[in-house]
Amino acid sequence: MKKYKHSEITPELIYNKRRKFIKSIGLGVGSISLSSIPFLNTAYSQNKTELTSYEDITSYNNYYEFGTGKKDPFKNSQEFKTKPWIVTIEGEVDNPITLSAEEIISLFPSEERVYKLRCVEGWSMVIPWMGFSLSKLLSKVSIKNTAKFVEFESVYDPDQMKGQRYPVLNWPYREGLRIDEAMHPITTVVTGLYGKALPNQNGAPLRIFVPWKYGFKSAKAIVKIKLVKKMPTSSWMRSSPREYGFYSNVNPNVSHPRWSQATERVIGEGILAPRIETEMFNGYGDEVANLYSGMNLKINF
Ligand SMILES: Nc1nc2c(c(=O)[nH]1)N[C@H]1C(S)=C(S)[C@@H](COP(=O)(O)O)O[C@H]1N2
Ligand SMILES: [Mo]
Repeated sequence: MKKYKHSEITPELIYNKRRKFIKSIGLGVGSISLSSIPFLNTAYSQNKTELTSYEDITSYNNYYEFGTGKKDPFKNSQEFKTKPWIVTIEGEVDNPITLSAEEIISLFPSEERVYKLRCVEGWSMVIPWMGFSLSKLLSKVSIKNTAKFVEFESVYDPDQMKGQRYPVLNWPYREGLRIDEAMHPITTVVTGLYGKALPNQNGAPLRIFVPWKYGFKSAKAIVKIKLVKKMPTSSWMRSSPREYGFYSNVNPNVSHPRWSQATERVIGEGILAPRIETEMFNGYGDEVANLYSGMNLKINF
């Protein structure tokens, strides 16, 4: 059973009540229809079956634009303006497009997708994301067959993001996927969590989430999606190529140069709770292992 830290009604409590209610009447309501959640069953892995609390998901973050401490994104992002917000999809496409975040959110209905986020630092959370497949958005631009990779760019706005006034990373934050990884149905454009709009510290108004890769592959506050011919260099590869490769699949058999990746700490269970074993592809191997058949994942780390 879930323990609630607050007596007040948290989004998590409302959410769980609503889920139970929806289940009990056997109906889907609005955007969190249980019967239309294709990915719910693949979401939970091994001994972890509980959702991480809303409080933990929104107060323990990595978002270097707002500072490098875990509490910094929550503290420093509350005034961040996510309106107006424009996203361009360009590069090796026949039909480049520019859409506002509102247009994207209304054009592509969000559904609940419960996926575990596993950070390269060795902790994880199970998050009830709201979102839709990135492939749906990419289907609007007519991708040329010269496009082999997708590059994601986060917003650059040092006036609002004080972390960007320091060269902790190569700004703007950039990430990339191979085109087949980007087109995989579980690669998600995230629009919310716990049935609500996405909090600023989690990457509002739109972020990417790639369930089988380390958390850093999932760029927040994206403004550009570029189809490209060559493998892009992500901000993390640029800052430390020995530590961060392009693929960055969750892989307990490949250690980070400075620490093991064999286990992870489940956020919310307390520091005394035993760590759990990290699974290959973060537990989503049934869905994605075929993308890497024949590849040496120690070399392509
Ligand atoms: N733009 C941007 N995106 C980012 C990051 C960042 O610093 N800037 N951090 C990454 C890392 S390391 C992780 S683990 C996840 C954390 O997502 P969360 O705070 O929503 O749990 O966001 C990723 N996306
Ligand atoms: Mo991370």
